[in-house]
Amino acid sequence: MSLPLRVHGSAISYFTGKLEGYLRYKEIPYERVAMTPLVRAKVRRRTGTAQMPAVELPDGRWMTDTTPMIEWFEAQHPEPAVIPIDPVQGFFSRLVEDYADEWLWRPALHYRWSYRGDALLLSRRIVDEMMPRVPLPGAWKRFLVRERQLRRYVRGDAIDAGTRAHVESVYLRTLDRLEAIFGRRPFLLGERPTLADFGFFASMFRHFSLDPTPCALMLERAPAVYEWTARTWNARSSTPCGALLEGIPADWSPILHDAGATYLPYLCANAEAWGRRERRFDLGIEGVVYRRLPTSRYRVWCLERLQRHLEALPAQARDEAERLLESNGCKEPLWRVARPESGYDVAHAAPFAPGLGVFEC
Ligand SMILES: N[C@@H](CCC(=O)N[C@@H](CS)C(=O)NCC(=O)O)C(=O)O
Repeated sequence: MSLPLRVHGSAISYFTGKLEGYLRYKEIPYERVAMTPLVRAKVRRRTGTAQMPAVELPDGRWMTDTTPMIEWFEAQHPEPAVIPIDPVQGFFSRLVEDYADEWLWRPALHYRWSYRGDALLLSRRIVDEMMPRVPLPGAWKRFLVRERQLRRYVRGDAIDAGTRAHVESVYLRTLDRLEAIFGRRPFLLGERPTLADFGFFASMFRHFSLDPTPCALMLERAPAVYEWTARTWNARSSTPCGALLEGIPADWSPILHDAGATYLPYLCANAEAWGRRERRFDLGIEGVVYRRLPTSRYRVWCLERLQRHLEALPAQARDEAERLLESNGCKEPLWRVARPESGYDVAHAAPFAPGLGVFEC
């Protein structure tokens, strides 16, 4: 029997949970290794960045970044495909995965670190899992964790009195969109999970269904979403399950409209700021001004990849995808900045490329 993969990460981490959900579904054995300071240093040496999850393969190679990792695993374990074979579904699954990965990050971090009860509980879990042997009193360690997360991911990501309600509305409306879908069928595209499910799973599983404040909201407002998080965690590709729907279901429209009104304009403004080599930029979204957003080179690459995937579609599928993008308010904001250049992974080596943390330049 081959050795299991080693997934370096944490039991409370957004992207570690996303990858674990995928590996469990594909029945790819793995063991999770807690990201203690020593492991973190090793991950940085091996992948070029200290982000989780970082995967060590039995042959000694290391991978980082869940999106290209899933693509790579799909090539090794093609059946059943989580990236739909239908090219239009494949493109929209990538778009929704990217939107869910990156745009739900801010509300997930906000709920965890802005609400005192959540922050006290989660800082304890982080310290117990990842810093048990750091020679400082526990209360200090927990305080330092809370301060770091607030500085980087709350205050540092433009969450303030002016944006807080909007940040929370991103979560609440996503619950409503997903509740409507999971009231009708078990997964986003039908009877089995696809890439889009694993995209939403990142935030919904390890943050929103686990942290007390967003979990209470989910239980009350979107019980079908709560049920879907457990269903996705428990899904196994060897268990017979049904087919995917055809095309892009109409109930994806509200999610696509959200992406077109918020995330895609953000990606373009971020790419413009990166082009001007500005480290921070201001942006109005749905009438709310986010001040001093950190420029993300990684997210310039996200935009680059979405455009590239669209351009690579066969002609007929591309026409269909463009038509759907247009009718869902995504076409113009996807192309507002045409062919941005992050300069990241020009050799197309990801997930084996040196990693790039979300706010690293
Ligand atoms: N694009 C990456 C993002 C990974 C990521 O940002 N992971 C977070 C934890 S969920 C992290 O390691 N952050 C670094 C830190 O806070 O120091 C992926 O998909 O794996």
